[in-house]
Amino acid sequence: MSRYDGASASFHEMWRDLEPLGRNAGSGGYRRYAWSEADVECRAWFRAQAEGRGLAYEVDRNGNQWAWLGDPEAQDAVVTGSHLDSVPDGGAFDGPLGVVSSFAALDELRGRGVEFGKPLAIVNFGDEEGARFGLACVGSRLSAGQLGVEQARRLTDADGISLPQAMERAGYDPTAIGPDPERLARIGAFVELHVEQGRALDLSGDQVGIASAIWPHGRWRFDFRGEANHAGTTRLVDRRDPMLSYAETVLAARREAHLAGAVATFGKISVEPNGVNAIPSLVRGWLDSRAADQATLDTVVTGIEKAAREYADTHGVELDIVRESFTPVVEFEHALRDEIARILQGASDRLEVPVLGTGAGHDAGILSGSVPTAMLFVRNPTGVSHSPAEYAAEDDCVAGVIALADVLEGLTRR
Ligand code: HGY
Ligand code: MN
Ligand code: MN
Repeated sequence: MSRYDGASASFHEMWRDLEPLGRNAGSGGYRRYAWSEADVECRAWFRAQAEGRGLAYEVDRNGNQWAWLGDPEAQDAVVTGSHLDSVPDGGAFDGPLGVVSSFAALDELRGRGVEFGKPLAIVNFGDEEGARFGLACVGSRLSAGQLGVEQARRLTDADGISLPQAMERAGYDPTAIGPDPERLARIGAFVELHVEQGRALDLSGDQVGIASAIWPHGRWRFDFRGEANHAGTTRLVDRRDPMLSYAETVLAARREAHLAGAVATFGKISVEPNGVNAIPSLVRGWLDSRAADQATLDTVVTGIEKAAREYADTHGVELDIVRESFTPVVEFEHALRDEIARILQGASDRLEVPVLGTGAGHDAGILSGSVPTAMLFVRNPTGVSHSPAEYAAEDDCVAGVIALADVLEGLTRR
């Protein structure tokens, strides 16, 4: 019997039950959009895991789910967890690996007979990916007071359904959404385990790493408005074609990012009227851009905007640019980061547990302005994420559970 067998069994049992929920048979990817039926199924799974372990289950004012061991009113709680929602056709691990590993780590600690000196909680933060309403980390931003209530209530999806309406249809009460300082004040440390969205651990040969920082990143919507017309009878010189300006802007984004050592992606587009034989009236494109520091990100986005406006002018196209989501750089608290490194180094034969930055946003990044937060990464052999091909090997997932259990045990003892 290896020391990992308990954690492995617990992990696999949960993974087996969660994996089919919200998975698209055609693509093999997940479509667990906030407050959708698939999200509601995942939320029911979370509640069953909590109550099946005798944890006190609750939903906070923003729809985030909590499973408590010990008195939620006591201070200095150690909290772990992540999110269950996905990007369109996302992978199985981004989010769920952190939630499943949290429950499995608790099972491991109970198996060790650990006495918890502090309250422990597992959380599922709602709408981390922003796939439906366009804004990342809605659940944690609302709780941290980083998203205004009126702005949140105005969020709508592609069908015009508002966030409150979606919450109500999913059986959640949206009337009290907003900052939750009392709840966050009870948290002494939040630790999020997440699949690495890169290959640093694969290249270093480590199963688990610690996060140092999250790059600043944001989302901007570019609305190119031209003149609808017939694709077959309108001379080229007579066109005000927004698709041309959009296409040139996509290439400019790649050029600006390359020059600055940053990243920029136009991954989502909507076209009106979207007919094969019609010159569009409107092309709406969403830019996601990220860089290691704010100055670089500003340079890249400013360069893209400048190019886009020049292209729009050239084609007689109007352009509006709206920043829809933004997260400043996050430096995880050094004291907590270093304490976790000590715990992991003490528990493993590795001389040094790798500490790595990431360009991916997380609820832990949002919460870092309110409570001491840290992240653990689990090796992703291909680095691929936000894709059905996202993967983490079985023994790496279990190593992540053991590492999280070691960290939680250490933090609840201090
Ligand atoms: O977009 C991100 O970085 C995260 O996956 N929400
Ligand atoms: Mn993601
Ligand atoms: Mn994630």
